Amino acid sequence: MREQLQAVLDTAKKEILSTNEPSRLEEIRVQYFGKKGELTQILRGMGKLSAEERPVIGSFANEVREELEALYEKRKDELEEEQLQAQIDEELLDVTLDKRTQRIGHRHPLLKTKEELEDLFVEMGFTVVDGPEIDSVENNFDALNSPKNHPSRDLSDTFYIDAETLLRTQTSTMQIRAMNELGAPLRIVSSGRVFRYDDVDDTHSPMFHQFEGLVVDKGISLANLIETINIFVKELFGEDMQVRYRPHYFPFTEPSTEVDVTCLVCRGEGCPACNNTGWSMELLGAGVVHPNVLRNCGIDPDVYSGFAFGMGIDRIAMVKYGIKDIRLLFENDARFLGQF
Ligand code: 2NL
Repeated sequence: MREQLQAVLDTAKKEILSTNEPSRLEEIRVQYFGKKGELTQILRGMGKLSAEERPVIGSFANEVREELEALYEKRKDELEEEQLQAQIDEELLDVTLDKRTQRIGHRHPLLKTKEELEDLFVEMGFTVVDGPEIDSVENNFDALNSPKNHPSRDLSDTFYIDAETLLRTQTSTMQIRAMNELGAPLRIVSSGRVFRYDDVDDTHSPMFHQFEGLVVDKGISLANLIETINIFVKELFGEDMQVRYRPHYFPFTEPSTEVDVTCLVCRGEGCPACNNTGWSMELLGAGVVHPNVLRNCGIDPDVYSGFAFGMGIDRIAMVKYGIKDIRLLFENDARFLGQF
């Protein structure tokens, strides 16, 4: 029996030490220590030994069992440790590692809207012009027939750099420059940032974006304005759009009109967004260019006439994309911008 025990010790030892698989180690455990395991069988046979043999063989058997058990536990720990380490190595996330993935961004919803508007008017034969955000009081107010006492000229409404210079309050400054530099005939659009003293809320910001158009030629009338705007609104929002013209006042146009279009939320049915009117209000302002404005820019109003219009790009983008708060457009939160 002693030889038997020695043989079990030698083979089991070899097998335990040579296995690299936790599942194989478990098989070995069952093979030797299980209910029908080889070592268990031998220990059970101890009863048949004589009284002299039993303590000697018994203590050797215990040594064998203890040695094998210790070996088994040690190997088990080692294998678990190895497995854990392999898993850690595999799942390791090196945050300093530069994977050099190309993250392709996209244009801001305001820029997309601006470019879409530009494309529509370029198709209709307009030219895009650009100009400075800091401009003269002359280009921003005087040339546009704005009365000297007009409230929009107040320090409380306009950001002045000095008495003659300001942050433009409208993109019309660019139309004035274009008329002065290029003369008539003219078919242009211009857009960009404008600035007005305003408290911030969900629909107001001291900086917003305007898009303006101007046509000057012989025989231009309100009819040309209405047809151009009608085509533009249908191109932008869909053929089923209705357009409504309400009389209004601007110093730089006469007659002047505000333009409403079919509510985009309910498509004219009436809903909370349009106060049940079916109309989205004041999407555009427009009119026939005031003769004084043409004269101020060296264009003879007896020969030429024109129409002009202006709209807020921010407002259009908000209606188009269903954005409820103008501030979201300027906070540059990637979680918001990522949606467009
Ligand atoms: C609005 C209204 C408008 C114009 C802008 C214009 C420019 C020149 C001459 C005459 Cl150079 N008019 N621009 C005309 C009517 C309305 O804008 O609600 N903008 C957001």
